[in-house]
Amino acid sequence: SRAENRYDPEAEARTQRAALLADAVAGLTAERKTLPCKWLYDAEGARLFEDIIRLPEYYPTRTETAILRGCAAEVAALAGPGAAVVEFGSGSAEKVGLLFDAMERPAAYVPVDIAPEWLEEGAARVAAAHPGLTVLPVVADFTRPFPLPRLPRGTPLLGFFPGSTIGNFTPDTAREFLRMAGRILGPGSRMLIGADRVKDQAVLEAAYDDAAGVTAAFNMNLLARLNRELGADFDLSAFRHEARWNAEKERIEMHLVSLRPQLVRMAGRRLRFAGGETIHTENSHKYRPEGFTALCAAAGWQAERHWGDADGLFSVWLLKQ
Ligand code: AVJ
Repeated sequence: SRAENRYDPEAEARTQRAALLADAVAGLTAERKTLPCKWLYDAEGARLFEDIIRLPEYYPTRTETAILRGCAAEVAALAGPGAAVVEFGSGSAEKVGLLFDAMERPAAYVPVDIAPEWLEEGAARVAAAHPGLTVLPVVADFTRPFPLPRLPRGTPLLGFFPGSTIGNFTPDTAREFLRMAGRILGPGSRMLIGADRVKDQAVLEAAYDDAAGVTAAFNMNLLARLNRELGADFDLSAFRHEARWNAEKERIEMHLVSLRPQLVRMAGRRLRFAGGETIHTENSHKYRPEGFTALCAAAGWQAERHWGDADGLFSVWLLKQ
């Protein structure tokens, strides 16, 4: 019934807390301590991330936006008139408007996000900016298969996955995600993806450890969140943020470093930290064009076109299957 399908914020909060607890226990009792990066984005984390994208050192967002502005007309022409856009992890949907501004009679916008509040906000923003556009939001975890809403037969489909979010996957998981997206979108579809590039280590490390300390606060908020939501007793002054370039895996890693040996209580458990031991909180993989093309090919996608900036910082890829 309708009532059973209705979004219940309290039930959702309980489910989220249980999932956070399960991930925190598994991740913090492991040999190498980790926490999944998705937990960085509670209300406070989302607010800090909005500050990150405006930092002078954090080049990805402004670079990708400029590239999208420049390639939107070409993407729109290749996607064809009457195409629908499916955005994976749409969040606040800040960038997709650049595509709709350029597209001819788009059939629909299908934003997909696991967070219903963000999904509705983004859907409403796009609907308001593009009167007449059909907006069909889907609440789903975009890393797992989900059914697309009904669209007119023969509607060309364009997947959209900006922000270098693909960099948060390991290459193996990224390949699985691209395969799944290919199955959802179907034969003949296209996918537009933003991927950050390998570059000078100092530029990368500054982008993830800014002078104003916003990224440090974003990372440290994860410990504050465990205190708030799981009643843990992390002493925030006994940890520090670190952004490390892993040269072998060509990725930036965010860690929280324990400044001394310590014992932390969380959900009836005692977590032991050695001095210098870290919690690995995020991977942000950087791609060379040849590596990204190979990854896509292994997932059944051909790179049709790609666009970049003059400094070679970031790439936007149009894939076709
Ligand atoms: C937009 C989620 C891909 O990896 O660059 C920014 C997240 N982490 N600063 C990225 C992030 C630290 C960001 N993603």
